[in-house]
Amino acid sequence: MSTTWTDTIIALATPQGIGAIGVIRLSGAEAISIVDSLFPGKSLALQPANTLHVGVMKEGNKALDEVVISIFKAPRSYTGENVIEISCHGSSYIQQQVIEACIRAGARMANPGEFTMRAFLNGKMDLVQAEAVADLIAAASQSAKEAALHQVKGGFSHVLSNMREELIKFSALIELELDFSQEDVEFADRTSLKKLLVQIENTVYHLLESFQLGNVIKNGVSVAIIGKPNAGKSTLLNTLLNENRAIVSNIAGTTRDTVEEVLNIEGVLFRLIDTAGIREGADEIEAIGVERSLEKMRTADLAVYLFDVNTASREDIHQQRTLLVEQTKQYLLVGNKIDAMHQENDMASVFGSDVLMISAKNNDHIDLLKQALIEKVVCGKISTESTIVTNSRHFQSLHKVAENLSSIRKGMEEGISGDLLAIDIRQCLYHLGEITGAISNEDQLDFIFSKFCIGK
Ligand SMILES: Nc1nc2c(ncn2[C@@H]2O[C@H](COP(=O)(O)OP(=O)(O)OP(=O)(O)O)[C@@H](O)[C@H]2O)c(=O)[nH]1
Ligand SMILES: [Mg+2]
Repeated sequence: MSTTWTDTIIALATPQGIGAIGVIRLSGAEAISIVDSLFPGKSLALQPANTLHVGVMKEGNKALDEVVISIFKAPRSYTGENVIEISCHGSSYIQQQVIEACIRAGARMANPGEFTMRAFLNGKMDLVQAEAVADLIAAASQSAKEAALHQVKGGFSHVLSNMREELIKFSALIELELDFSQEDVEFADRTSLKKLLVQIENTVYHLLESFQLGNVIKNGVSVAIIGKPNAGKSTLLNTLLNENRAIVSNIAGTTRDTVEEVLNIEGVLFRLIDTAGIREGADEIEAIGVERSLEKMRTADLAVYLFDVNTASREDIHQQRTLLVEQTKQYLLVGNKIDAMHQENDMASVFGSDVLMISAKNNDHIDLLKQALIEKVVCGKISTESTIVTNSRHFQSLHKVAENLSSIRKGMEEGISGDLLAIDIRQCLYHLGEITGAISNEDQLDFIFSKFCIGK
């Protein structure tokens, strides 16, 4: 990235637009002196760190605003540099005036993510933590916030650095063996080395496995509600959302196109998709809707197949189950309209014990359905303490780590020489280092931080 490291950057830290206050942030060696030159009330340079100062900012004789200034001094700040935060009144005009005055006094506009990039390059956080800052800003649900916060606080970094230490231990023993190779000694006790390796492989395996959940947490889960016309799909969507979002009628073929809405269940975002009822012999427009429904059924993370328990037969559902197994990533079979049942049949024995029975109209067992949705995707795996991989860059590097580990293990089983093992171990450490940023290049950093917002 094109920083010269002697310059001081500035950006608005709060959103563009009008608010009660706006916060403008500067970071760099000159941050304090630049603002000092616009703050005639007292000398900021003489003030201790972590203090607040109220006063009028002025450029020449022109008053800019009455502001509160916070002072943080290097290295004890977010970026590790001198940092000033100016809380001014939240008018876009005032914010712009203050920023422009600071630029004339020597600051320059920050690039996206440049504050956090400086924090990373100054060793205030590793790359995993820096990336989690962006996730935290974008978090739209409790689970996304928790996963990001765990990473910001260094939870994932800790797991990785432990792994790195173990591997270095491992590699040191192997390399020691190399130094004495003429004497044909094995310093490293190969059985305990293998044990160590299995342990590391296990950790990597669990991290890789957590990525599926990580995706769910970060991006939400798409749920297609599918079924025949009049099954009550739109009614179910409305009941789940607790609002009249989709049109409901007793005319088969009411829903023509897909309707999407977001629902938060226990901190996980679900993107519910109401679809057109699937039937043959539909007219031209309806047929397009049906094609779309089938597409959603195949691509959604989860398909909820809804049917009317009063009209469906055991055979229908049996057939449907086979189709769902083949064509969906995951599915739930849900029988609707239990309020209108004529006789007290044991529905489980008719349709199968995996079928959930509800009344969308009367809100019966909707809480059970919500529970089933969350169970399907999360399986009790969300906890604030566990590390969940949410970033595909991390996932890819971990994948390479796993490959290296398995070739180390194979190599040991085949009894290959220590110098060949050492190559694989170095590769493994390299890929681990890629995740935390211990090993990084400019292009990669540019790419990662360019996705941040300006001011972070
Ligand atoms: N008794 C009863 N009727 C229901 C229930 N759920 C839906 N209905 C009725 O079933 C009819 C069809 O409901 P919709 O929600 O429009 O059905 P849909 O599956 O979206 O139908 P299409 O959009 O045509 O595919 C309406 O008259 C609803 O009031 C239920 O739980 N019990
Ligand atoms: Mg409908």
